[in-house]
Amino acid sequence: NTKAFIFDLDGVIVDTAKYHYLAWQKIANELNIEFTHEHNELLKGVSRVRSLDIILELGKVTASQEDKDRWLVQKNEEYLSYLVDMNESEILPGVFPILKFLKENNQPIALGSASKNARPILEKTGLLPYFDAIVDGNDVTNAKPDPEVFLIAAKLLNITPENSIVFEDSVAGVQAANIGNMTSIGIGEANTLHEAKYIFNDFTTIDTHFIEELIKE
Ligand code: B16
Ligand code: MG
Repeated sequence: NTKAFIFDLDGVIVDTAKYHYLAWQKIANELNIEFTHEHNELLKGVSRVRSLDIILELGKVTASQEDKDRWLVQKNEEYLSYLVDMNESEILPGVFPILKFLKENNQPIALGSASKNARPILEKTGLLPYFDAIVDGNDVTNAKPDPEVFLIAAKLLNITPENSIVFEDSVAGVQAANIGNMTSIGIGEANTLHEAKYIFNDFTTIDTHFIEELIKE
């Protein structure tokens, strides 16, 4: 049997949320907007453009398109500066053994991320060869919970949505998988991700028997 295994990037494969946070914080500081860790949660899985709008709304700041474009560039340059030294040590615990197991069992693997920086991150962490398809923020027009990113990924792998399994850490991502008729696996807090079909704290608690059962289903 063959299933499509589709992975979100930030919060599933690597913890880039901390770098997004630092980069946004710099912009928020300059604008005198209070931007806390709790606020940062609102930005998970959300596009760069929408993230800026959320921060400006938090500070009740209105800005011209010109200013916004400048801040978006500034934020990404700051964010990229944190990725320069990224290596395989930043792969979240338990992820690599699962990717390896899927490869050994000839299961197709895709990335389904909102990030426009997904490719360099996979390269730097050495994971690029594990992915048969990469769908990221450069390929989609509709943000999660729209299932577009995952539907394109399944299509590229030549697998139906019903035979696709999505690993996600964000609520919107879990919803996107569900709306797309895929099997959703939430990675994180059960309280937050209760809409997912299965929920795990992290990949270290997913064993290969569970994956074998998914493949057989
Ligand atoms: P970029 P994911 C998302 O990645 C992040 O969760 C979100 O916080 C970020 O704003 C978005 O990517 C866009 O990232 O600025 O690199 O294009 O969780 O969908 O893998
Ligand atoms: Mg995510």
